[in-house]
Amino acid sequence: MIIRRLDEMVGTERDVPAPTWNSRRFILADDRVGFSLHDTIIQGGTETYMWYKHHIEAVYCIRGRGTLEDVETGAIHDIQEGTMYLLEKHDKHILRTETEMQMVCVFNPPCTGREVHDDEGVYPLLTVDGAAAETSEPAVAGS
Ligand code: 9YT
Repeated sequence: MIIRRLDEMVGTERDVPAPTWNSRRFILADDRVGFSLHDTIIQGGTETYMWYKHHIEAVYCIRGRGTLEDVETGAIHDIQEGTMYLLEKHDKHILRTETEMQMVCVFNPPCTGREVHDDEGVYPLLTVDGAAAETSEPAVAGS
C-alpha cells in the first residue's frame, strides 16, 4: 500500500511546472500499476492546446470553470466542478479556463514524471529508465 499527500509533493520533483499549469504527480510509471494519477492546477484566463498522441487521458474537474474545444469537430463543451472528459481517441483539444481549475488526471500508459508538452502539445512516450520509446522524438521536449 502506498500513501502520498498533496502537501508533501508541492515544490518537489513530483510538482511539474508548465507555462499554463502545474501538475502534482501522485502515481507514476515507476509505481508499475499501469496508469499515472495527477492533480493539475490550470491557471485562470489561459488557453492550452493539447494532444496526447501516445496516451489516453481522463480528466475530472474538481474546481473551477472553463471550456473544452474538440479541435476536429469544433464542438465546445462546458467544463466545471463535477465534469469528466475522456480523450479516448487521442483527441486534439483546447482547454480555455475562465477561473483557475483543478483537475484530477489519469494517464494510460503512465507518465514517468518528466513530461511537459512539446510544440505540438504532445507528451513524448518516455520509459521508466529515461529513454524515449520512439527515437524519432526528443526525450524531453520544450513546452
Ligand atoms: C487538464 C490537462 O490535461 N492539463 C495538462 C497537464 C496534464 N494533465 C498533466 O500532466 O497532468
